[in-house]
Amino acid sequence: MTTILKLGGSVITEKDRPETLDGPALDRAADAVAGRSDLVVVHGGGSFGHHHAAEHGVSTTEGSTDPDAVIAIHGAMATLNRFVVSRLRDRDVPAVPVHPLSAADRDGSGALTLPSGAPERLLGEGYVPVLHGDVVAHGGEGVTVLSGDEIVVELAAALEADRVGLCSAVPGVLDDDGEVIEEIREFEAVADALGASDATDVSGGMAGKVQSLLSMETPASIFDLDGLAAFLDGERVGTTVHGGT
Ligand code: IP8
Repeated sequence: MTTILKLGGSVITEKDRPETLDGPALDRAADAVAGRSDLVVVHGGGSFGHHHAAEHGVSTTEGSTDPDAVIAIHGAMATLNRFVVSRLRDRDVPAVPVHPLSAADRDGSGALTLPSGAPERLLGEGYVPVLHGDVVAHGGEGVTVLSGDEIVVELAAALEADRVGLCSAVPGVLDDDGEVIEEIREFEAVADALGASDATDVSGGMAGKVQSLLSMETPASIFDLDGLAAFLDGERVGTTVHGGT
């Protein structure tokens, strides 16, 4: 029963202060993960990756050819990854780092290749691979950002994951009244609540997240730290996005 868990960067870092960990939040997440197996962890950038990416004008589509941009963005993400791995190791989780920059790439059209051999083999050997949003080589652009959400979508298919969970700063996708929407099966049904009138014209944020989750075969749950342990226990929490569309 393979589970892929994304820890949102806004959960485990203080988003408004450059390179600042939210230590208590990361501890809570690590406590919830302790004792689990058959798990892949992916974490986002928060105030580590996004701060440097903005400084260098790098996004998932806008690249940079400056080697110092690669070193700054990847370096900050590697630092955050060390924090995540070490808090998991403190709880005896067999966590090991996996860095996408060394393996993934986008071609000139932006199509992503993320080899899954290492995480899959590590998982099979009993480890908990911990991947992170990163920069990756991008044909004609230098490097661009690879988001943690993209990693989740790729790995869920490659590893035929049974469950996918996104631990975010909000308890789920919220409707106009601020209530958690329990299930999403099509984007149009929630486009208004997500503030996106045109399904083809959304990027990033919750709208982009929901759209990419709808492309997956594996159902995905969006919840906050309060729901993490229950999700890992197999319970239904937050919003479940049923993909396959
Ligand atoms: O927070 C982005 O990952 P995300 C990582 O999952 C970088 O979007 C390098 C900004």
